[in-house]
Amino acid sequence: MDEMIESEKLEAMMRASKPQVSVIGVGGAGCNIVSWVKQKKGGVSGANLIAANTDATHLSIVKADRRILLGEKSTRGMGAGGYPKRGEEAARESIEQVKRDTKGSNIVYVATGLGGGTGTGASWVIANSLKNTGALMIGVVTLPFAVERFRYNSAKDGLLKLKNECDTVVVIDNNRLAKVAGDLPLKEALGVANELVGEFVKGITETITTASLINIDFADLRAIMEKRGIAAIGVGESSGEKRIASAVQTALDAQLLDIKDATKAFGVLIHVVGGEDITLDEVTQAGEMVTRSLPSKARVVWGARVDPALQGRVRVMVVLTGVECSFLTEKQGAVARLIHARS
Ligand SMILES: Nc1nc2c(ncn2[C@@H]2O[C@H](COP(=O)(O)OP(=O)(O)OP(=O)(O)O)[C@@H](O)[C@H]2O)c(=O)[nH]1
Ligand SMILES: [Mg+2]
Repeated sequence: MDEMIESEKLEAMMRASKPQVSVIGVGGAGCNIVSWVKQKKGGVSGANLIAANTDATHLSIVKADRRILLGEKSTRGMGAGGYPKRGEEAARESIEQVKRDTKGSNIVYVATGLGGGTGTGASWVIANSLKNTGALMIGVVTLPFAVERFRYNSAKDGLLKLKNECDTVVVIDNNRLAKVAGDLPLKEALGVANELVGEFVKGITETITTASLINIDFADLRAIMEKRGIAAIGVGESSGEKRIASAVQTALDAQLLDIKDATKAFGVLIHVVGGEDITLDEVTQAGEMVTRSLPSKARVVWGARVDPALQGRVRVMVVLTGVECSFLTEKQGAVARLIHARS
């Protein structure tokens, strides 16, 4: 009997000590990311998936745990038409619902594609209204494609504002992503972006909230993400004999954001996923490889999970926090030329 009560108590404590997580996708791209995770991956264990948009038609086809129509009065369900001011106003109008739906969260991810009206204007307003709740605020955003150069200025402005309101903003440059993915047509490249952001959020979250090969501790995540500004991410996947070394190398080499100096990163998060055949040795090797390539001061956090679907393969994700990116520091014309030259 006593034992029963003990184990019930233990379970209740475990539930209480697990962080509550909310993922809020803002605007068309943000909602597509949430929808991808919900539909293709069956959601995120321990997380509430929220889709928020000013566009009622788009919202009606999105899969999520909760959906929020932003700015019903101000935009009448018709989108923000590329104007961040409208997105901003819409978010202010609906902020109470956003607060209600994310209440009690310890980690909040705000996912968005920068460059349009809703995501660019609403995401920082949402982050601003939630940051005093004590939650760890993590923005996950994409930068516009080179063909969308006219959107750079609003994307830059939106990113600066979001950076002020979040602990960390993970930035993915769509142009780099498209290159890594092998120069796909736009629609498919967007799909790859959704998948990458989705995998990032799901992978990190579940390595905290569910029993994993090596769990990531919420406190450790906080230590490298809290008040850190910009983060870059790199991914690598491989199979065969030297799969870990090759996946780690790709993840380090192919950062999806143009950053100033990787060796100046404050923290690094290493996330390894493999099929049932992955060994602890391989995970340790990944950690050592990454640590060796960074200054000894960098704080390293790692976690590993098994995904039976990855039989024979390993996937490594390396997140560098506290970095500087040229998109924010260089003159826009220069960045446009830089990106254009690459694409
Ligand atoms: N990852 C991803 N990015 C997208 C997708 N669609 C568009 N984007 C990118 O996100 C940027 C913003 O586009 P949307 O999300 O459609 O814009 P919005 O926030 O809904 O803004 P409005 O439509 O003006 O209200 C675009 O410039 C693209 O770079 C998508 O499905 N997935
Ligand atoms: Mg839209």
